[in-house]
Amino acid sequence: MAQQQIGSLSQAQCQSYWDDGYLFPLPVLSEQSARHYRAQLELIEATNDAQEKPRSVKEYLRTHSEMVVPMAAELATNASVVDCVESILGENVLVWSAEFFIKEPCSEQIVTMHQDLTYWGFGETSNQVTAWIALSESSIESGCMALVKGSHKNPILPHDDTHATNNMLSRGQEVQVDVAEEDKVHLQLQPGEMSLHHGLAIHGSAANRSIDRRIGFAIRYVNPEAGRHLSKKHYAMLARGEDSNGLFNLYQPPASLFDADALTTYETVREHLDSILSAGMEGEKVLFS
Ligand SMILES: O=C(O)CCC(=O)C(=O)O
Repeated sequence: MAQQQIGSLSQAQCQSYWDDGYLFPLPVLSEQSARHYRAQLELIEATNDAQEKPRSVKEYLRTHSEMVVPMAAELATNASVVDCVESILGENVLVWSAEFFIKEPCSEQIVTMHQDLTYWGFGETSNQVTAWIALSESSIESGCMALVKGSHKNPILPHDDTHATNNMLSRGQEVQVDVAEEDKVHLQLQPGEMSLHHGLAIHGSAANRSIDRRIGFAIRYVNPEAGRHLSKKHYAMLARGEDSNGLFNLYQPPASLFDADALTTYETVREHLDSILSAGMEGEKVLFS
């Protein structure tokens, strides 16, 4: 029987995702729209630290931005993006977190090679996918993501926590595998293009050697089945369909930028997330150092 096609990806594209552990480039925003989102983001960065808030704008943007920044929630629920994700996850789609990965021009910030699912608490499930949208050019020069084709077929591999200050990951984690340069596929993207990657795929990114900022928006999507792997209920925002198993605590997108209710909910969700991300960590539990 022919497989039923849902979402906007062709069967060949879906097959490619399941074979390789990634898919790119997917044009989801016009160049103009990508410019518009970048301008909104940079206005928030430039003006909002003056307002009294429990955390810095940088921290809100790096983790669960969709909870407090309306344009992040809008982008995470963008129909063209979710149409692609639906082809991978099915008709019920939840946002588990949405994060900006911003590398300043000519900076040393890197992402060591890792598997996303290592510390997320979901185990080795395929009921998740990350959509990474470029809001500026993501090239080899600017430090685009690089991924090992087919590596999503591995289990979760041992990682070292480096906590290096130029490492953008929560624990500075690095997979204990030597990845040869020739085994890396560079996911180069133009503004408005998107890649998808599986949470077991080994990936990372090098420093930005370009004169522009490298701005990526990574949205972690899960489907209701992912909830079955959890030892405790996680938080999520509905992007499409329903939380059919009732296994997530659902939150709403923010009513306005950094509104008071959203900031309160943010603290509850961050406490929960930080406890998941720091599980098994030795010593003082400092994340995103
Ligand atoms: O933005 C980057 O360079 C890396 C992002 C990443 O590791 C991810 O989205 O899982």
